[in-house]
Amino acid sequence: MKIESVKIFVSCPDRNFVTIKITSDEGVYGLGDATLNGRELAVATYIEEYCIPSLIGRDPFDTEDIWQYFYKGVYWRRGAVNMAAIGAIDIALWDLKAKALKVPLYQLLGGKSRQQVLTYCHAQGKTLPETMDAIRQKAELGYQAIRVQSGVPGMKSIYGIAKSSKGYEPAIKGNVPAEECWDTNKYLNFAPKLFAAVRKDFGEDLHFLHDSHHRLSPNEAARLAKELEPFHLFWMEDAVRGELQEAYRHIRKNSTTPLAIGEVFNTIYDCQTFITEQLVDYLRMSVPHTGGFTHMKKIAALAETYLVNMAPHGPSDISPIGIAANLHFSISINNFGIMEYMGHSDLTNEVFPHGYVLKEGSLYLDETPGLGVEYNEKLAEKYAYEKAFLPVNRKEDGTMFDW
Ligand code: EZ4
Ligand code: CO
Repeated sequence: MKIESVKIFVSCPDRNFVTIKITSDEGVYGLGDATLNGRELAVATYIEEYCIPSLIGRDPFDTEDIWQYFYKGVYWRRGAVNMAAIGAIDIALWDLKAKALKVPLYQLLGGKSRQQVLTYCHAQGKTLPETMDAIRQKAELGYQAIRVQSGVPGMKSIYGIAKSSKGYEPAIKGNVPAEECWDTNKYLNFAPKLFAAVRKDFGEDLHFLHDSHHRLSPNEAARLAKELEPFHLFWMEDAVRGELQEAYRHIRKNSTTPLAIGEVFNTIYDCQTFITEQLVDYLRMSVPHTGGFTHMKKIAALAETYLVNMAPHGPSDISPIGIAANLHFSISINNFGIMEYMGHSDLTNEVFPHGYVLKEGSLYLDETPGLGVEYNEKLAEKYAYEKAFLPVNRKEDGTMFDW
């Protein structure tokens, strides 16, 4: 079999998505998710200009060699745009191979290690009572694990909280990024009160998670992790930005609150110290942003050796194709923890019809060969790309800060 054509689609069915379609000379095709929130056209152009010509004529089953070709062969390594491009190509090739062999994709990854994939959803509110209501609603839907983000008294806007009633969506349409304003002290004083209230109302049974979104110093993170200990979080996410992996030693030494990191990582070299020093409990890399199945399988194997679990990132800016990739990965590995699932709008789901279904907070795959997701090209054509960005963040005195 040979790769005959590769196409890139950029569309905006409520939010932007980049989709790759690789078709073989036998008419079998595979789909991949190349969406990188706020940098969509960079990945699309990278694939179009620099990858497609080298893919034409290749055997689509040679996933390992094609991965090495685009990683080692390119000289300029790592990086979000590069690895999202490689990830999309890799996912599409595995989808194609599984379809050609007429098996669900997870069968190529070792089969099923469990029957369903446990997910967590988001509950958020501008105030504490609104947040408590949101948690109640999610618990009633049967979710067993809920990420809790709340507005902080004295802060105008904050990561994770919807500005309108339409639900939280991190990307904001416009020509330049919106700006948010941050005060660490207000956040640190409020977060323990939030989780004290949550445990008091909801008891011990539900799993609660929280995302600090890369805004704390190692010592601030240690303080918060310690103060949250009595409330037994499932995890505290992205306490400190992850470029300096050694920074987590201090948090680890000072608290037993489980730690998670990795949604912005894209290679094994972003997490090898986290893994080998057991500095975190969960790695949040996603299949589409981390070079696809070929690379994620290797990361999961290293993490398994050091008793670290995988917990893929699953926000709305990963398309249903990327979500399905995360699901096939999660169901097949032994060291799976939990997967984030924000869900998608009805329109997005219509553009990407899929077989996975959510029941009582877990996602179930069907037996469709490949990933089990389609791309409705005709419908997608009606929704042209609209530039949108993640916000940037400044401290109250104007200093540029981490978002
Ligand atoms: O900020 O997906 O845990 N989930 C998150 C997400 C990310 C966005 C970035 O595109 O932190 O909301
Ligand atoms: Co996060």
